[in-house]
Amino acid sequence: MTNQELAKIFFEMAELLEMEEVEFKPRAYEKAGHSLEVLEEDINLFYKKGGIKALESIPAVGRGIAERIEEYLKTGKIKDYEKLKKKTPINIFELSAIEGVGPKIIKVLYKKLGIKNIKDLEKSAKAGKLRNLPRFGEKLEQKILKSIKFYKKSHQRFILSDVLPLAESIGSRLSKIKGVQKLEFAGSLRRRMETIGDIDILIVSDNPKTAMKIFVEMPEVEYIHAKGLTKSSVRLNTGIDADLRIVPEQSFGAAWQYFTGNKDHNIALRKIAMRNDYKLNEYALFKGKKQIAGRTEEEIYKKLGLEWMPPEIRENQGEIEAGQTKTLPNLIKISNLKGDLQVQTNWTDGANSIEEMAKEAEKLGYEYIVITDHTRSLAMTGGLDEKKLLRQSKEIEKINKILNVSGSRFHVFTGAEVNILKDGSLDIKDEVLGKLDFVGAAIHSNFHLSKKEQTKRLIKAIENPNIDIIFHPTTRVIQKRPEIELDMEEIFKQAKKTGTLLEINAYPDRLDLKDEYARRAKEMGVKFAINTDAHSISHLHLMEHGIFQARRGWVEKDDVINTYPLSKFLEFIKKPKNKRF
Ligand code: DGT
Ligand code: CA
Ligand code: CA
Ligand code: ZN
Repeated sequence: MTNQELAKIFFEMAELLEMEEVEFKPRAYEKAGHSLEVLEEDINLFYKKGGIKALESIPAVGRGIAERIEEYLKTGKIKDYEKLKKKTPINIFELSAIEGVGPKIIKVLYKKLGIKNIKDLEKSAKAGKLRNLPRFGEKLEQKILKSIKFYKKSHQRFILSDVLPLAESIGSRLSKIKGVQKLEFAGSLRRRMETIGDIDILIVSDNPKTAMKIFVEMPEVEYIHAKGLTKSSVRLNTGIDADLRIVPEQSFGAAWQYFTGNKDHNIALRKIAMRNDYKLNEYALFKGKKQIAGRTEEEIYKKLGLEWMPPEIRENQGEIEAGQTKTLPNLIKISNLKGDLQVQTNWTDGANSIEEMAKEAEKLGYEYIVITDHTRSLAMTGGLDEKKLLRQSKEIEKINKILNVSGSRFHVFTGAEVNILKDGSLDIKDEVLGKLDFVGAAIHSNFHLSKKEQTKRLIKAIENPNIDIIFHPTTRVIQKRPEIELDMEEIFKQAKKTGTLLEINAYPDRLDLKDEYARRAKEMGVKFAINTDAHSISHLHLMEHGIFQARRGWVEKDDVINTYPLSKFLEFIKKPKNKRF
């Protein structure tokens, strides 16, 4: 947990320093934060084993940051951080979660109006106090109010990737309690929804008292809503609630099915049961008073005339019918993936080199990656221009040669994440794009165009024969930025017509295309790639979140071209776009 604490401090320092308009340092702290966030080993052990030298071996951790980590491990504090906090005692994470509010604005808000958090901000905005601030105006004030509304509406839920590790840590502790025979998650967590309302845990235990006691006394528990022998409910210190239910062994399947949901899926199943003269509830499937199924989910589905189905698609969106007719999709699995087609490096805003990204990808079992650094009009990332892109291609060629000589069959492809300008044109000349192996285009600005303009803009990029894929097509950031307005049917139609892939971006707060769009696009014959959008080696590990979302969208292995082995992927990109699918 120290890793996460430190990461959070570094992110906060980055934001605070950014406010002070300090150069370079914010990025350094941010990169170190990202790196710590996903470090597998406990930083305490790291330090114990190798001291400050070992700390410096962590990606993006240099001497200065290593010393601060050491200070924290020894004293529990970082003096520089305390100083920064004292100077600006604001809730910077909360404020910067509001779209349109960045470090510079936060600084003005605090200095001029003493605004420390969203509550303060909302009060001042409603009172019309923001419009008179330098460079603000009524329009920005309205925009901020709108963003606050959006933030509030979406913030009673928690992003899956924040919940999953916490839940798994709690789960693994609880399953070690004496008497606990079985432990599983249910609810939205098991269905791998992108956001989670609360954590639902089911256990079978012959010592319920002890299990409940330990559950409500966990160090993460901030408040106990209820404590009983079969159900307890607590609030954890991250703000999320967790429910623990203890169920009898012979009811486990029924309970797991019921509490996995979703509600509409359950209701549909219950109707089928009734039509067959059965009764279905969280205890079992009954014929009269007799339990005829309930120990496992499989036997319940089977008795109702359905195939068992993966939790990700249990939304009453056609899966019940598919289960009855044995036409359920064979959902994609993470082990199907052979490559990652969106990877940034330290040529732009990534933390690691091309070689480091390649090595990590190879370790993950991939056969190839595409290097897709940002392009020049995305200035804040240090985006590449034509000349640098060609230089990078040369470098990649060298890396491939070295890999080849060393006996590796891993391949690094050249590419880019080309920025789509307001009118749909690209910021890199076609002549250069044509020389790259695999090119993605993406929107990173002008989010507020009309649906008509925005659709036209994206289609223009889709029609470019050099654009192989559209990255994060709707540009949404979960709980932060709504998707841009697009005529999705038209986008899918054009993607299919031109042979342009659409991305399912695996980065946990993007997941773009989202489930329902992926499903519709698939129906319309579009193919996908699932990519991490990695900006550091650790991000390469986030792929499972893209897989979850794809599975929720009924996506199968053959719909996703980075399931292709290297040779088949090569064949694919060699074909002219409109002959690909
Ligand atoms: P969440 O927590 O908002 O992210 O979503 P869930 O799906 O985890 O919902 P939750 O925690 O309220 O309940 C867990 C499951 O229990 C839910 O997916 C289905 C089942 N369930 C809850 N309430 C009802 C209900 O009134 N009727 C039926 N049939 N099932 C229910
Ligand atoms: Ca839940
Ligand atoms: Ca619940
Ligand atoms: Zn991007």
